[in-house]
Amino acid sequence: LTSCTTEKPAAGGAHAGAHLTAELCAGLEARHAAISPKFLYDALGSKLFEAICELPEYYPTRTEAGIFERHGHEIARACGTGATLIDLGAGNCAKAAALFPLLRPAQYVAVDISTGFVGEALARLRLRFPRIDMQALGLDFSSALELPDSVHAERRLFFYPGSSIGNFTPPEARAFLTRLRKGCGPDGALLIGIDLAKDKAILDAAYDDALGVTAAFNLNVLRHVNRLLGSDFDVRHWRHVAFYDEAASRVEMHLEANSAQTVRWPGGGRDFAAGERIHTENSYKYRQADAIGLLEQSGFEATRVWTDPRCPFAVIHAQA
Ligand code: AVI
Repeated sequence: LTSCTTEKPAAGGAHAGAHLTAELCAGLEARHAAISPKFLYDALGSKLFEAICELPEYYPTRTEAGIFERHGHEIARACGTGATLIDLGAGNCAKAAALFPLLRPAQYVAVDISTGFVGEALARLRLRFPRIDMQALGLDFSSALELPDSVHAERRLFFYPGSSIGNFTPPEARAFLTRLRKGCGPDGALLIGIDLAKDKAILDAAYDDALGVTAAFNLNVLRHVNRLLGSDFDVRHWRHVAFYDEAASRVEMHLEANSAQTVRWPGGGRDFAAGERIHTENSYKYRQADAIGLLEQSGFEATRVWTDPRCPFAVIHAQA
């Protein structure tokens, strides 16, 4: 039960592109099974992530928002007004929208893999800010960044908050940031939020909250995979596992099989032993100097850094 074709799921299943199907199969068939974290964000996954951001244990959203609140004017001075604001992984667009009054962008481009979710958010935002030219782009920008001609080429300000950069390995992050820097053009910049290393107890709780919202977010990936691949994962047979690995400086998220089971999909399948895991996410935590180093190695000049002394997190404005 290991071979895999790019055959479409049987009638009734949603249809993933052949490359996504192939990527999912390759991950599920690998010796250490893995599902890319980008598959966490179907419509329900995006809503569950919104709920995570409200949890008392999940500090990054609150901490970053606090930095924007306390240093907003300085951040806006560094960024300048009238930019083409390109929001990567925009989700509900709330973080960028909170900055509109300060940044006053000429154009706002909300990019997200979850097309429907970002489209709805933008429709609401257009009513609040009718003078800003806005567009939503449904794009998996993790592998390539091809923006249409409708996105202004001048004064591009990429906005990548929430420490989503942490979901790449450091070499992937460097490759991604290098693509971004090239996409900036000569007068562009990046405004990025990066979570910094901190106490293991804080990190363990942030990724395994008492209400089980993060567990639901993680488990939901199996339902999304079932729709994309036509597989028959039974969510009830899996459990959420998350922990901070201090040596690797990353939180790891996994799904662990509660019992031995076989999972099938068109053209393939796999036997899982009890206790076997599927790796679903890494969330790297950087030291501040390493975060700046990462940007510099990608060709950016890290011009300004704002932090929160109570909870290590950095907002960085980097010039292309
Ligand atoms: C989107 N990303 C930055 C989140 C993180 O913290 O790595 C995703 C997440 N996973 C579990 N909780 C939140």
